[in-house]
Amino acid sequence: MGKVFLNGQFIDRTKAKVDIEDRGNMFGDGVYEVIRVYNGQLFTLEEHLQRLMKSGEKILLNMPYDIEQMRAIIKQLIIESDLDFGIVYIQVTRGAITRQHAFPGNEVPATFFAYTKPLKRPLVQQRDGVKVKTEEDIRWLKCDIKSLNLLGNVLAKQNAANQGCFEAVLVRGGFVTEGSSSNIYIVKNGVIRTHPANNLILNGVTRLVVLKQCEQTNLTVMESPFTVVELMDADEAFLTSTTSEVIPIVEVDGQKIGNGLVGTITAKLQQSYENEIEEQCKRAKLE
Ligand code: DCS
Repeated sequence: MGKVFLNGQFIDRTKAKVDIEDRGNMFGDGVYEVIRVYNGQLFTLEEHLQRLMKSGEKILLNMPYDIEQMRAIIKQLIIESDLDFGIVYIQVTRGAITRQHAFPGNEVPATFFAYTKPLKRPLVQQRDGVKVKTEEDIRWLKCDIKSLNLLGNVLAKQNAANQGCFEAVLVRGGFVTEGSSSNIYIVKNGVIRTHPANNLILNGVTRLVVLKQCEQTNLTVMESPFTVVELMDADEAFLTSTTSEVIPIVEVDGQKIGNGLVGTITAKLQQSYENEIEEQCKRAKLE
């Protein structure tokens, strides 16, 4: 069993216990991050830690560690867990106290934990593409915060899974916002489109990597909302996330996208992403 870092200590996974009245349990009152580990090296660690700090700030949570301390904890955790390929999950909540909606006083410390999980890359889905299902986006209006409140995401994902789909594409007022746990893109006449990074989506770290690569390889990107009709009519579509990386979407609500095969621009972006993983891991190893 792997190791967990919980409230200041590295302990066995089986010994890691959180109070039943932890505000994470009671209210989903906390924030989290998921980071990929390739060959023992953390990918886009800084971006994830910065987003965690920002999510904490946005819900007025007193973070127990600064970025430097979290970096050290996570790196040590990888060593303690002897993790090769997988993810690190980090969660910070507003602590444990008798259930009450209002914030506890500053004397109640935040609960901070991180653990690792071995996880393979979804190579089959990346090669063949996936089917997705559209679902109404019933979530709140602060989707830019990576909060523990994921019911809207969970219900949508399950509806998609019930139809044999890999992901739910969330739709608000006719426009595609993002996936239940990913960002969504279309390609039309060589132009890539994705929802702008505002309060209606989580600005994915993978999204940032992919958009930067588009810029570097002179691919045109429009960060503007697109409709379900435009999605159906797209030449290509794909999704991105930490765990999925870049996965082609070949079918939406039972209808083929383009010719129903992995698109050429999508394939190019998959290759660039692969290169970025290799480069970052090489660099991290030298540090
Ligand atoms: N949108 C939502 C709602 C997400 O939950 C995620 C990631 C993304 C977009 C993509 O963000 P990253 O590119 O930074 O991963 N969801 C994480 C999760 O809950 N599991 O894996 C990734």
